[in-house]
This record gives sequence, C-alpha cells and structure tokens, in this order.
Amino acid sequence: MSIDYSEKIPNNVDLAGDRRLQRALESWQPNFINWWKTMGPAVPTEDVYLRTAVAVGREGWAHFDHVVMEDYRWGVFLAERNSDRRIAFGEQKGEPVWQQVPGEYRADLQRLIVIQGDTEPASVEQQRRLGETAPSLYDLRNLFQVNVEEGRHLWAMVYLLHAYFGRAGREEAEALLQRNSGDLDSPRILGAFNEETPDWLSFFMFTYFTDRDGKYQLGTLKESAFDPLSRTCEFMLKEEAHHMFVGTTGVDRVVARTAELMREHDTEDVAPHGGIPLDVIQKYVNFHYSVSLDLFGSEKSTNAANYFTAGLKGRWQEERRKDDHVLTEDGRDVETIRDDAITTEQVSALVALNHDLRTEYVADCQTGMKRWNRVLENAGIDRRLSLPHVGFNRHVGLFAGHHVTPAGELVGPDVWEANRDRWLPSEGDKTHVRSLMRPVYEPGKMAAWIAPPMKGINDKPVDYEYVHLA
Ligand code: BYC
Repeated sequence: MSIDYSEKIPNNVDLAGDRRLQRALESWQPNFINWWKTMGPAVPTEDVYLRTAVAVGREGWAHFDHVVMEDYRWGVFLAERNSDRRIAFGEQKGEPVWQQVPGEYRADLQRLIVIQGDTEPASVEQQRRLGETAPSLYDLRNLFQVNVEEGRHLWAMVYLLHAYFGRAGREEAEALLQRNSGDLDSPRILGAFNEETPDWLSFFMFTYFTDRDGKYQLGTLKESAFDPLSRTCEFMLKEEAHHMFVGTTGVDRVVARTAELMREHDTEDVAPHGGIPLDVIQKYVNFHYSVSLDLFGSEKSTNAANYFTAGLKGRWQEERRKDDHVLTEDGRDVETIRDDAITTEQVSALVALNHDLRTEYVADCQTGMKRWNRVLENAGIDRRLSLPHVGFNRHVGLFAGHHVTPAGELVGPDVWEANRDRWLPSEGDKTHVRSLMRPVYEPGKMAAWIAPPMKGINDKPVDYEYVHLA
C-alpha cells in the first residue's frame, strides 16, 4: 500500500477523492508549517539524513535520505484495512468495527484523540532547543527524526479530527497548534508535556520513559472499535519504536561513559572529570519515571471502564489476554492507602484498567534497568540503578497529596522536604548536567560525557555526516 507523494499532503487515504476534506487539511497545513517554523527545532540546518515513510507495508515504510527538514513530507498514513476486523472487547465484542463514529461515543472519542494529539507537538516544543547542545551529529539526527515523526503523529490525529468530527474537530485541530508546552495561559493538557527538556540526559530519559507511555497508550487505541483510529495508531507504533531506541541506547551510553570515568579515576564522583555521576542518573530516572506514571491517570477510573465497555480503548495486547474481554465479573488488586500505610484492595477489573496498563508499562521499564545495570556489571561496578516505588513523586491518582519515598515508605512533608534533593535532581545536579551540554558538530566526534553508539543509522558509519548545518 504505497503513499501518494505527488499530492500536496502525501497520503494513503485517497484524499483526492474527498475534496472537502482535502481543502480543510490544506488550509490547516500552512498553520502547521508556521508552528513548525516557530516552535520546531531551533538549530538551522541545510538537510538531515532522515527516514521517511513511503509505504505502510512491512517493507516500504523506511526510506532514508538527506532531506530539507521543512520539506519533510508529513502526511496521513493508515495501516492497511482488514475488512473482517471485529470488536475484540467490551459490550459490543464480536460485532464489526466502526468505519464512522457512533453518535453516542463522539465526545469520548474526540477527547481521546485530542489528548493523544496534544502530546505530539508538545514534545517537539519541549525539545526545540536541544539541537544547540547536541553531543554529536548522530544524536542531532536522531533528535530531528523524533521531531519530524512527532509532527507526523500530530497530522495523524488532525486527519481523524477533520475527517470524522466536523466543525468541532476542525476547531480542536486549530487548538492543537495554539496550546504550547509550559505556556502559563494555554498549556498542554497532560503534566509531563509541560515539563522542560533542558538537557540531553532529560531527552534520553523522556524518550525512554515518556515515549514508552506513548507506546502503551497507542497500543490500547490500536485496539479501538473505531477502525480509522486503530489503523492510525498501528502505523504510529512502528515509528514510535525508534524513539524508544533513542532513549534506551542514549542512557546506555551515558551509563557506559560514567562507568568508564569511575574506573579511570577510581571514584563515584565523576562530576569533576566531566561525567554524570550515577546518583544523578538515578535521580533523573526517579523524576522521569514518576512523571510518566502520572500519564496513566488514576488507578481507579470510571472513564477507563466506560471507554473499555464501549469499545473505544482496549487493553495492551487485548487479543492475547486469556479472559472473556468483557471483565464485568473480574476483580483486580490495586494499591490503596489505609491507616497511614500502603496496602491493596480489590476492585472491579473494569475500574482498574489504567492500573492494568500501568502494570504492563512498569514491567517494560524494568527491562531498561536490567540493561543499564548490565553495563555497570560488565564494567565491574557494584552500584545498581532501580525504579522507585510507583507512589514516589506522584501528582495524579491515589498517591497524589501523599509523600512516598523511592523505597515505598509513606512519610510526612518534613521528611520529604529534607530528602527531596537526594531523590530528585537538585538545582546543583541540573546545573552540572547543563554545564556539560556543549555542541559537538564534527562528524564522528562525541561529547566527553557520553560513549559513542555501537553503530550508525541504517548501516552508515558513526562518523557519517548525518546533518549538514546551515
Ligand atoms: N494530567 O479517570 P482518570 C505520547 C484527568 S504519550 C492531567 O484517571 P482517564 C507521546 C482526566 O483527564 C500518550 N490531567 O483519567 C509520548 C480526568 O479529567 P476529567 C498520550 C489528568 O481519563 C512522548 C481526571 O483527571 N496518549 O503519545 O482514565 C512524545 C480523572 O482521571 C491526567 C494518551 O494519554 C494527567 N496526567 O485517564 C510524544 C491517550 N490524568 O474527565 C507523544 C489518550 C488524568 O475528570 N488519553 N487526568 O475532566 C487517555 O487515554 C486518558 O485520557 C488518560 C487519563 C490515560 C490520559
């Protein structure tokens, strides 16, 4: 299923056959380009070695070439349609999936699509200035790849809003360009997307932890009975995998370099030697993990139950689950706070669906910890990194308003305040990390706080000229 690149808006949804929709999207396009110019990457480039999707099938979706970023062919690409697809869960399980939005679910579906859409441009805004301090051309290229794809994911959601939600959808599509990350008057919808991404360690942590929330949320929307949403998310997930690769290997390389400096200087305090100490890396893990856990909503959520029952949002790998996919009879244990202690209670499985998704996510996050700890082990270093307790530093759900230590102990505000800087990046930590952020733009050269990657992109060497700066 190839993508028509002769069109102003490349697509595989036959836009040319729907002139009204085509015109609506064409009138949104200049606003998008304007947003990209003002809120997109701040470092001027001539061209960048980027991957562009040319077809949505197994083979064709990754075409590599140097392209001028502003001319990147953002467009609308849906995975191929399976005409036999049936609803896999909820009260309409077994019925054919929907090609149009049922009136009764209009508001909820629009809300889910708007929340998803809002995160995409937000991350580009958060990462806008990172190019100015890229540790290498290889990393700079990866940053831009992530940015153009987030831009395309915005297109994916805007297409759905324009095609299926009429005037209200078009208004929401405009609003997606008007809210801005961190803006006091008109911020992005979800908390994590209003945080700063001021340095590359934050960027790697963000692409590891926050993009991974994206993977899980898109995975649940891919199960949706609203087939165009499902097909859109399926294709987005392919691109998303690279973003998490950037995070995983980025942190790998920081840990590897820190380990190297620890051995070389026989000290944990590698800061004076131009590295990032392990306890600072741990604090960045604590911060980005906890902020990303907030993106799963409350542990107990009637919204989540209603979305599932209606068929709007499924579970992670719904079809592989060995149960009735309706869940009205099932129970789940979720955390609760009783008598000043963290314990569990049993609730209806439907109400616990955000918790179910978060549990899948936590297990996935553990794989990164294992990987980074293996780097330490191989370097002969005893210290290990770990994920903090799910209640640590939370602002959404059960633990909001409580203070929980990384080890999972409930404490009062005084203990929290006294230890805050031991658990979360302190001003001193952030200042140190920022002080290391100096651009390295010479092909093949790396900043001294990070190890080089194992290999380059698309079989190109690490010292390939991935980016031509303007
Ligand atoms: N911040 O019933 P609850 C990505 C609100 S990342 C602020 O628990 P629900 C990406 C909630 O709206 C993936 N408010 O919530 C990554 C509700 O408000 P109302 C993004 C929050 O609905 C990196 C109230 O609290 N996609 O793609 O079950 C780079 C009660 O909450 C937050 C999605 O999230 C919060 N964190 O769950 C680029 C998927 N959490 O109704 C991209 C779409 C909750 O009382 N969204 N609230 O006014 C959803 O599925 C759900 O809306 C949520 C929340 C999981 C976010």
